[in-house]
Amino acid sequence: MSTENAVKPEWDPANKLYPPEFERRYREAGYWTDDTFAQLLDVAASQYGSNEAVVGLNWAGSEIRWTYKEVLDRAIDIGAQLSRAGVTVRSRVLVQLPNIADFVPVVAAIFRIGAIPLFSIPAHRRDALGSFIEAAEPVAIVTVGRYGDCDHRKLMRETLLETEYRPQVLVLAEDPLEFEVLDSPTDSVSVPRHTHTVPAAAPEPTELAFLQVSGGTTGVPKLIPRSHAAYHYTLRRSVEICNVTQATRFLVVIPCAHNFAMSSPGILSVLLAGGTVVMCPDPMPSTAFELVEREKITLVSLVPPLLMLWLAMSGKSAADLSSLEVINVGGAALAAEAAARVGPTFGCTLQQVFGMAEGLVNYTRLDDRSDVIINSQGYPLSPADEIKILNEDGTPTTEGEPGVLWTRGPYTIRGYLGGVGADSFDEEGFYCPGDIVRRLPSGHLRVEGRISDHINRAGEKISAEEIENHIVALPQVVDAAVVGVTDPRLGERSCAFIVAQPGKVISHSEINGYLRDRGLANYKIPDQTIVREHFPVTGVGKLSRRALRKELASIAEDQELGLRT
Ligand code: AMP
Ligand code: DBH
Repeated sequence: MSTENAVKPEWDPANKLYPPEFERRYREAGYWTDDTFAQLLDVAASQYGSNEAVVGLNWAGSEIRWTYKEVLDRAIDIGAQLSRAGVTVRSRVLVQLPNIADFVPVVAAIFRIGAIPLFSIPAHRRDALGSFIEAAEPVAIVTVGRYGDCDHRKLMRETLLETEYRPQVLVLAEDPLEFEVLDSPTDSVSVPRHTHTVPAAAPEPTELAFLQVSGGTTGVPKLIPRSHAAYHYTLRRSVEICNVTQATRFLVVIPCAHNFAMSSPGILSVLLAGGTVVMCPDPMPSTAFELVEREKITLVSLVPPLLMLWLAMSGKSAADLSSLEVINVGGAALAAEAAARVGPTFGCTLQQVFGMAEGLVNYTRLDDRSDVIINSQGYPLSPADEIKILNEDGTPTTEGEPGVLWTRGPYTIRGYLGGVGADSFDEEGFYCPGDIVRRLPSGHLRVEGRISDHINRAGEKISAEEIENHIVALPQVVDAAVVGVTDPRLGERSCAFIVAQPGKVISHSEINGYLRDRGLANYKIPDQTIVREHFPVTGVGKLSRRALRKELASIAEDQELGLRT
C-alpha cells in the first residue's frame, strides 16, 4: 500500500485535468495536438470561407444564412462586445441559448477571446442554473429574452435572487451586434463593427476549454471540465468515423448545447470539416421534415423518443427526405425493433452512438453489417479508450456477460469540477457512468440498461429495455417504457407505459397476450399497462423514467388510500 502511494504521480486534479504521465502518453501517440477552440473558427474560415456555415432562425425569428467568413466576422465583433462587458481570458460565461443561428458565433466569440463557455440547455431552470453559477462563478451569462414558452430574462432574474455570485446578464438584443445588459435598460454593450485586427487567444491545449453539464439523473447536474486537446481529438475522430465533409448538411434537432449535438459528430465536427449546420427551431417532426427537404439535410442526430416520432410520422408526411444519408441515434436505449425500421423507412444508414458528456463515445461504423448496427451501440472512438466490465462487487465479468462499465481514455474526464461526484471514479482514474454493458463477439458494446433501471420482481430481474423492445414492435404502438413500482407482495412490480398511434386503442390484455405469444417468461409480463399521449422527457428529450416512477408511485398510493381503482 505504501509503495503504491509512493509511486502515485504528483497531480492536482483541481489545476490539471489529466495526470502528467497520461498527458505525455496521449501527446506522443498523436491523439492530443496543439489545436484549440480559440482558433477553430479562424482556421475553418481560412479553409472554407465562402462555404455556408450556419442556416437557421436568429433569436428574433429572422432567416439567417451565414458563410464561414460571416460567422467569423460576427464572432470577432461579439468577442469585442464581451471583452467590453468584462469577459477576459479564462473567465467563464454561462450560455443558455435555444437552437438559433446566433449560437454558433456567440460560442465562437467566447472561445476566440480565450474565455470558457458553460453550456446550459434551455430546459435548465433555477435550481440547475443557480448551482452552475455558484460552482463556476461566470462573469457573464449570455441568453435570449422570451423564447418559446420561457421568459429567460425573468428566469435569470429569479435565479440571481438566490445566488451569492452576480454575473452580468447579456441578452441578445434587437441589433444583432449589441447585447442588452439585464436590469440596466439604458446600458447596452456595442462596439464598432468589423474589428478585424483582433487576433484569437492562444490558450494551452491541455487547459480547460469549456464546461459541459452532466445529464443529472440524480440530483442537480454536475459540471464537466473538458480540455482543448482532449475534445479536439474527439472531433477529428468523429469527422473520420461519421464521414463528415464539406458536403455534410447537419440538422440540429436536439438542444444545440448538449454534448451529443456539439460533438458526436455534432456542430463542432461539422465546422471543423467545412460543412453546414442547420438549426431546427423546435423538435416537432413536421418542422424538421420541412427543413430536411428544403435544406437537403444529409445528417441528423436524434434521441430515441424523437426517432420513434419520426418513424411514426414519416408515412404521414409529404416531405421529401431522400437527401438523408445518416440518422445518428443516441442518448438512451434504442429498441432493436425500431432500429431495424430506420433503413427501410428513410432509405439511409442508421448510426448508433453511445456517449456521455464525461467523455467516452462509441459509434457503430457506417460500414458495419446491418444486424450489428441494429443490435449494438458501437465501439469506442479511440483505440486508447480503456474499458472494464465488472460485477457490482468489482470483479471482472466473464467475457460476453453483462456488467458495470468503467472507462478511461484520452478524452474521458478524471473528475468533475470542484471534485464533486468522486465516487464515480476509481483509484486508477476510470469513470463509471452507471451503465450495464455487454461486449459482443464483434467487439461492439451493447447497452443493457442502467444499474438503476432494472426491475427486481420477487427476486427475478427484469430488463426494462428487453420488454420495451418487444412492445414497440406492435404496429399500433409509437413508444413504450417499462418501469418498476414498489409492491407489498413482490417487492417491485412492473408497469408498461405506452404511447399508442393516434386513434388506436390498446389494452393491457392485448399487450400481455402478445408478449406471451413472443415467448416471454411469465414474470416479465407487465403487471400493469398505462396508455399516455406522450412521455415525460428530460431537457434533451430523453425518456424520464424518474418522472414515470414518480407518477406510478403516486397512483399506487392513491389506490392504497382507495382514491382510485
Ligand atoms: P449524460 O449524463 O447526459 O451525458 O448521458 C450519458 C448517459 O446516457 C450514458 O451514460 C448512458 O446511460 C446514456 N446513453 C447515451 N447514449 C446511449 C445509447 N446509445 N444507448 C443507451 N444509453 C445511452
Ligand atoms: O447522452 C449523451 O450525453 C450523449 C449521447 C451520445 C453524448 O454526450 C454523446 C453522444 O456525445
